[in-house]
Amino acid sequence: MKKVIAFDLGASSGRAMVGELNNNSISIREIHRFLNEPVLVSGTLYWDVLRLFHEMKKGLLKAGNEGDITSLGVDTWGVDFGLLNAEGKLLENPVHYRDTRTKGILKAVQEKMGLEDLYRITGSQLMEINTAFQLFSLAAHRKDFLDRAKTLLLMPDLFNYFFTGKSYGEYSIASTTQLLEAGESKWSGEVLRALEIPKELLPEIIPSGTVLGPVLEEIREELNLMPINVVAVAGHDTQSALVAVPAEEKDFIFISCGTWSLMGTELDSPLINEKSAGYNFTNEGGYGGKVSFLKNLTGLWLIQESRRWWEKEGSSYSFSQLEQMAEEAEPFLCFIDTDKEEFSLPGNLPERIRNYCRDSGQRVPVTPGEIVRCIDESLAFKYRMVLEEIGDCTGLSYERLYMVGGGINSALLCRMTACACGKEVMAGPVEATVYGNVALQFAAAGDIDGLPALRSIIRQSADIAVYSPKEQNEWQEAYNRYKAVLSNGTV
Ligand code: LRH
Repeated sequence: MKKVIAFDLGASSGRAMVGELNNNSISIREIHRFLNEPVLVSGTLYWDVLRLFHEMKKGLLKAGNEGDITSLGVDTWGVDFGLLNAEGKLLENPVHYRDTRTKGILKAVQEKMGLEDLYRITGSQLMEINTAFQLFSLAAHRKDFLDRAKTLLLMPDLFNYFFTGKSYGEYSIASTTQLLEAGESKWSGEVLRALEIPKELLPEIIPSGTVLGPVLEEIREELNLMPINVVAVAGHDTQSALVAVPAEEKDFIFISCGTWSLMGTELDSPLINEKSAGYNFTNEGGYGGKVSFLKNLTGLWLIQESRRWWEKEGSSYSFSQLEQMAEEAEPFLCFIDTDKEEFSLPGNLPERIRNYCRDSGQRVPVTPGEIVRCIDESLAFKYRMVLEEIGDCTGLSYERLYMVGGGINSALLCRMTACACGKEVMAGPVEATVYGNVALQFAAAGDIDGLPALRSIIRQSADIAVYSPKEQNEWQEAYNRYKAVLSNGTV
């Protein structure tokens, strides 16, 4: 039996997971879990990167004690990066994308390059958090600092570098930067010039699934490890998750449900036109050169952050308690536009949701159950809206939706999605990102060949639940009300 280790760094925790391949089936289990909390210092929100690397080493130590681990792979969320100096030392702690340095930045960007041109070249959804704009902010406000930087490494690449000493840009994570030519493994000279970002900063791009080489001798000695390779898996968590979508059909809709909801379809080449620009779809690069035509939607962040707020107020609820309360709350009380900017920053989200409902002339949710139900229904309707937008862009209709990721632990959300979209929902695996990360390591070792084979192994390995649409008249009527709220801001 072959064993690998996947490091998956998510919004509040990081995990070391051991993956095993046995008779064409993959099993995964957690061996180490640690916090991944950003740290606010002197007004800047940082990654606690050295602590994380230390925890990853602890995970390796535990895995190493079991023996027979052949490789490791790291995935994180997109867009964030660290900068190395000429000696290969990390210059500063990487900054978290929820830092305020890019708030409102697109106005200034527009003076350097038209946003339409930026979209046409990169095919990336315009989001303030993108690497391009984080760098633009540095070039504008901290030029001296940027001048000292020699190499930029996106977060999974940075950890790979810490492990191996090799600095490369893995393709999937590179494509979250808004600096790549759409569908190409090539940095865009035009965008870099316009935003005054030095081209030399950017590393050579390598395909997802490349074997980078062995873990450094010094780390092996420190941890008393056998030789182990580092694989540059799809470092972008979303793209590792997409490898694990259990679809058999070529054209399918996926929703990767976590802090964000990434909803889209898989294509062979980028789709960039007026419609896709109008809807602000991104063309993200994935394993095997596939393109994910998707939208970043706010996801469970709304519930996570509300829960944090209630905790601060002295009431702590588990996610399953909140789901139970939402289940019992009145249906279709009120709706919000889950992607409104006011919901993206940390703070008193329940109050912001109440204000939104009041301002739009709706009934105001009071209890946590009502708030969570309002969030879940609004998310499900957002999925319906984006499903229609995808169909409008591709000209295709889709039979079912595939939902993966931690968000599908909420059976309520899966059920609501099936009802709101009027489609069957296949939900699973919950641990899609880890399955993808692990599977890509086995593929890199030559044990699995190609995306269809990877997905067939996932189908055999993971639990998949099916939800069917119900009560279509009620859901259709409520969807019309939801759309009215979003288009007028009032009902
Ligand atoms: C999801 C995700 C998403 C990115 C965002 C920053 O974890 O990687 O795909 O756009 O985080």
